[in-house]
Amino acid sequence: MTTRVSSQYLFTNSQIGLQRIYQLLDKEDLNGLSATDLTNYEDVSVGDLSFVQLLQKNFSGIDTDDDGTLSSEEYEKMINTISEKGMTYQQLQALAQSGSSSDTLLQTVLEHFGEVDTNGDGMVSQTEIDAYSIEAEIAEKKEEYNKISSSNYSIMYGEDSDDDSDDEE
Ligand SMILES: [Ca+2]
Ligand SMILES: [Ca+2]
Repeated sequence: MTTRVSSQYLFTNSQIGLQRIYQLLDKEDLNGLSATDLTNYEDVSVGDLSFVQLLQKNFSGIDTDDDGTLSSEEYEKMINTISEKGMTYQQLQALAQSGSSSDTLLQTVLEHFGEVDTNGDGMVSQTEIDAYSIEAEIAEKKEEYNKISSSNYSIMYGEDSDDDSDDEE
């Protein structure tokens, strides 16, 4: 359940953070973000630096018309894609690398990216992460249950033999 909350946090936080970065850095010419704008991040708070890193590392992918600037349309499209389809391995990696805290959810998703991305479109969505963590939780519970039931069996067996020896004495 905690995973569901944090996956929602990851996506909502990323979308809001990216919007904040755009407003903050688009000041040179107000025509969109250039690669140079992305290096002037003195005003960006430490917690938001991971989003700058995401933009820097995925610049060419977001700049779909290849003019060296992320226009507001291109930017909006990226944010929509994140909410609809999710994030790529490279985007998540950028968030994880400069994240202020060691986010275990991010690490887990990166380690099992191929398994989490069940529709194989190269992006993991919030739904895919939640489905994956529910399955992992079920598998864990099953394993736990098997352990408990097998140890219960040996306890009962042990008690039985104790009772037998008590009777004999
Ligand atoms: Ca562009
Ligand atoms: Ca997917």
